[in-house]
Amino acid sequence: MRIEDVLKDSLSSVHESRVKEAMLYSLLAGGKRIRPNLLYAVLRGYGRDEAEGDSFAAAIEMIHTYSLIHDDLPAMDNDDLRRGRKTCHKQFDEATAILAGDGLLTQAFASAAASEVPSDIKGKCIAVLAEMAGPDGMVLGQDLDIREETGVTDWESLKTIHKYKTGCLLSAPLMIGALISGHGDDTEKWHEIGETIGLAFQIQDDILDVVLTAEEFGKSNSDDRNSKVTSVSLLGIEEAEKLMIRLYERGKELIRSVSGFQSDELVGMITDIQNRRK
Ligand code: GRG
Repeated sequence: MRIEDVLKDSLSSVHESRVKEAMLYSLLAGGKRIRPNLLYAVLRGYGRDEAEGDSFAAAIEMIHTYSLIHDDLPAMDNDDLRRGRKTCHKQFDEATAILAGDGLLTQAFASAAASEVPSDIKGKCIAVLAEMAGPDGMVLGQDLDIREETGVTDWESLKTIHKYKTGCLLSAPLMIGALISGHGDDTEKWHEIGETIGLAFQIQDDILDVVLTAEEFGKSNSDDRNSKVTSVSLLGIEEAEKLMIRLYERGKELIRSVSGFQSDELVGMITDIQNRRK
């Protein structure tokens, strides 16, 4: 997979250290690479060369990996297993895991800054990345989640959490792909597509958390242990499943409606995500 080589290279200029070891431990642990592959698929759908997206693809996967490392910490979900191996703080220690997350977040913006796309477009892409990942995006979602995890009792509030926590980092590669392709006018539409797919993806994650063992899932199923209100606990598994399917179909319909975009590959990728078992 192209992104694996890009990620292996992405920290080559960073000095050897324990924190670099921990960053690589989590980054190269073999996640599904959904977000960078969404970026590549948008570029190809607009008829562009996927190599144009390498720096941002790496940046987004680094931000995603940092969020997983921090989410697994004792102060948050306190999980032992991630991507089929020990979580970063279990393999190293808590302080090193915090620094590994900090290092990945910072290095993500170094990677984005090194992109060779024209500088006006690069600036817009970096702004999208910061907004989607930061305190108006994923970080806000996590804040709402940890503060309200025992208090949320209705589906509308939970949807808001998922919109930020999961949707924003799925919207980012779609929006950045459109910007790099010279289709900046489409970014709002891609934002909505990311939110729709993100909600479907999160509901699916809640379902898999219930039906798979931690070993099959490759990560701890901690929702129950942490008494988390989820789409499954609020809607029941059958309704959750129906809603998930409706949202994935809506996402695909929106993708097909983007003008000047060859949608087959991306729609196929969404179907593969829909069929995932981990
Ligand atoms: C700590 C700021 C901060 C944010 C954490 C990522 C996250 C936000 C929380 C993790 C828990 C969770 C259920 C998040 C929703 C998004 C999600 C399902 C992430 C897992 O993404 P995958 O399945 O993971 O793409 P891999 O390992 O395959 O990359």
